[in-house]
Amino acid sequence: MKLFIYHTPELTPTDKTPDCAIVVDVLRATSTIATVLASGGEAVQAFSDLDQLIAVSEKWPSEKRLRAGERGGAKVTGFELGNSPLDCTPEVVQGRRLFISTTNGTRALQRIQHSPTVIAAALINRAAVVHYLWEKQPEIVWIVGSGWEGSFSLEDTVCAGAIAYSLVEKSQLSPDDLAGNDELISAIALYSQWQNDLLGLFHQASHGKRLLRLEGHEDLKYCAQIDILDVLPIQQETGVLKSQ
Ligand code: 3SL
Repeated sequence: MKLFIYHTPELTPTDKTPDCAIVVDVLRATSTIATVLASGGEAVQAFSDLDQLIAVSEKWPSEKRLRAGERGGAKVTGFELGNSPLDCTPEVVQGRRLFISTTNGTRALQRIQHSPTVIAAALINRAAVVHYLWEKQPEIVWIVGSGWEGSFSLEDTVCAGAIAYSLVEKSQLSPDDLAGNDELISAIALYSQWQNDLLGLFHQASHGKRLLRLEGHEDLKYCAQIDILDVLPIQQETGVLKSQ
């Protein structure tokens, strides 16, 4: 297995696909997706475009759907939910499909949606993702960070590093054996340094600071936890993730 990290959708190659693509948006889209599916949501359907989300979700029975929209960290007016994983309790999401569009995370998902396997990863479901990789042993794996509007993010990189770190531990390979690119080595170093203070790292991250200004402290605390949900969001049809 070779792991490649691409920090943003913009940096992700367009002329090939990996055997397995993993999208990461720790703050907060992939943390929300994992939480919805762990709370009994039927599926999560992701859109980069809000109008398209509205048009597709209109065809779904209203009692079986929820619309979640975020732009610039804030909830989109008229939608039931924003992008806080803490709102996605079993009482709210059980048996329903979440139609979601966010600033960067759903755009990153769209970027790799034609790969044969597409997974959503966050720190909270890291172990489930590692378990899948270890069991299936895909040859080429891409971990694609969502970043923020085209730029690098600390929180997505530390999550990519956490996945790689755990695989290194399991396989007893060196980081160099696993690394498809230099980004992988630096992500492992970032995780190694911050693994005992992920919340502290989020406080230094530009998007962490943005969410703190929007009263997102509880979201940061939740998303900084590791391996708390045994759920693997995996794409079943283009743009639709279900738990496996
Ligand atoms: O950019 C995104 O996709 C979001 O996850 C951003 S936010 O955390 O909801 O503000």
